[in-house]
Amino acid sequence: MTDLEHIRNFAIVAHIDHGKSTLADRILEITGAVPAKRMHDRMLDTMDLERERGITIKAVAVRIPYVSADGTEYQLNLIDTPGHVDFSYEVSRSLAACEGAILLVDASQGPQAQTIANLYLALEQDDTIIPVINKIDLPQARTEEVKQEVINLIGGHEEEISLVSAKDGRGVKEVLERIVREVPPPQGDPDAPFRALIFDSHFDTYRGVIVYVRVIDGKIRIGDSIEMMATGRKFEISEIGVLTPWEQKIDSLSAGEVGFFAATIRETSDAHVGDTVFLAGKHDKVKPLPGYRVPKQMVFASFYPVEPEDYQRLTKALEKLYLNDSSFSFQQEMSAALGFGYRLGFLGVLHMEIVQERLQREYELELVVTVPTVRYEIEFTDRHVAYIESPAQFPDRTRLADIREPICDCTIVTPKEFIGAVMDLAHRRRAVDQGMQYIGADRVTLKYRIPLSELIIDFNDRLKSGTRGYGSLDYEHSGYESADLVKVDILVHGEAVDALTFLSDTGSAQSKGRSMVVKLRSTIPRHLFDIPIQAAIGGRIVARETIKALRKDVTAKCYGGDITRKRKLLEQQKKGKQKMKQVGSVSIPQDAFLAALKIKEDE
Ligand SMILES: Nc1nc2c(ncn2[C@@H]2O[C@H](COP(=O)(O)OP(=O)(O)OP(=O)(O)O)[C@@H](O)[C@H]2O)c(=O)[nH]1
Ligand SMILES: [Mg+2]
Repeated sequence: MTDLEHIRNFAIVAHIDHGKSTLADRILEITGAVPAKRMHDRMLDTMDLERERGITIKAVAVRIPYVSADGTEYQLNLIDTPGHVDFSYEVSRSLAACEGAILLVDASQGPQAQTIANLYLALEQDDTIIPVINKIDLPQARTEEVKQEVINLIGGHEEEISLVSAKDGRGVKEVLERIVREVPPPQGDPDAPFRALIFDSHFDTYRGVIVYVRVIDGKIRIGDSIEMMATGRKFEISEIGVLTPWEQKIDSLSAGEVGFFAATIRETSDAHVGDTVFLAGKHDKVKPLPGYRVPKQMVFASFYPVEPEDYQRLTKALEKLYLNDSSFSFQQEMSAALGFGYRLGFLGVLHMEIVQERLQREYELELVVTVPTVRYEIEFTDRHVAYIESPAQFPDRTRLADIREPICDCTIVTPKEFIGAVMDLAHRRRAVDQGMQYIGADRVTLKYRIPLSELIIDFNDRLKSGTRGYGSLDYEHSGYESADLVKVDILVHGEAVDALTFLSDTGSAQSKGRSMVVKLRSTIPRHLFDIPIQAAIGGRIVARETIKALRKDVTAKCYGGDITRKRKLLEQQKKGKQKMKQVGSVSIPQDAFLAALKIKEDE
């Protein structure tokens, strides 16, 4: 046990890719926590997807022993956090488990949208903020300007900003010294009854739920009985440990410390992230800790197996995946066109992509995924209110009193030469201006209120291409507002395909229907008959394209008797077919259902 005075808990927060995980590497290296021969890039990004995509998805807490310049021994608990906006709830709960935060800023990019968002999250938690500029080794580093931008953002003086290169290690030692000097030690009572905050959990097939806690008061040992505040359920501690970054078993966890325990907990719902855990039976002696906002699903899409017989496998896969990521939701759904499937809810579009990729990769499922939508609030003429998460549930207009859609407060940071491009994009997406502010000589923050449905389709890509990669975006859900929406049906070969139905604001419904039809014409292959593709609003056809019948024999071009070539071609065709979904008499490729994501705007 380390006394509170010698513990420092801090998180590294930043915009995506500003170098948090790399800085964590250098800290692990400099402190000797990881021996040189075991060191590799981004040690704390251990998931396959994290390594492949080069981004952090899950926050990780590691314990690091550190001897400061004056010879004092400290226990540092470092939490590396994700930078992507979909996972900002990971950042906020990490910050709640800490007393300090390193706010890292890329020297070539300066403060970006998530820099600002994360700064506010840290301030909300009253954490001590240590501003650090990273990547000063880069030839394109604008260190001096970025310093000014950081000061404009958080106040203070130049000397209070540390300069580091997480790549070559310059300045990192000084940052560690600042942490032990400036971040206050945790407060808590080591002699009070045990009380801890659950900030993360994951499921292990053998050990059950592994619960990550920040201990506030007291101590737990193996064999102790604990109780969960939210459910009142009791468990016996079977294992206690810390990540160093490898799992290391220890006997106890005390006030101020961060670590994990296992207690043969079989249901993830028994270890609520944000809940207070305490020594069983001491209910009257402990107060619940302030929890977290529960992450809300904002984006919804349907997942159908390409092969109907894979439905059971999809069910099993979702149940298993949910044990490790309870931030998505799933509910059985039946589509007239696609059969049985699930409607899933996600924190954002990247989260959706990740779940989709995991299902396809880890569970080898071939899936049809529909265009993501948001959750609408519907008020009926009899005044009752319901939420719908799928365009197919959209009720008949005659019963509608009001439709409300989710709105976001959105912050965009961009160099000033792209202000025009950003405003243009924002206005095309029904955004309402909320002001502009300079954070440096030539960087601005633009604020908007914008419907979430406009943000989730392609907005970030367009922002990036309009600002040559320099613009960045952060958003936060903030209520519902009335919207003028219609349902656009898509008919393939005369049949409405429910999985292609979408909702649109009335103003652009017709042009979106038209683009969708055009897009489908180029994604659905030719058949032996003509296939009309139509868009309809309230039963009225607003756009039509026809896929002409296929006349030529595909193997005709393999003139003569080269049978192997012919066979190869047929093989290829068969393979192509495997990714098709049969809807009526038409085979629609998997990708076609996401066609609306790729609709080109009239720009
Ligand atoms: N030149 C240079 N490159 C750096 C430095 N620090 C990080 N990088 C590079 O920047 C990229 C992003 O680094 P990461 O450490 O993954 O960034 P991150 O902030 O953890 O990213 P997310 O977790 O996805 O938000 C990687 O290619 C790193 O090699 C630095 O000091 N100098
Ligand atoms: Mg990272």
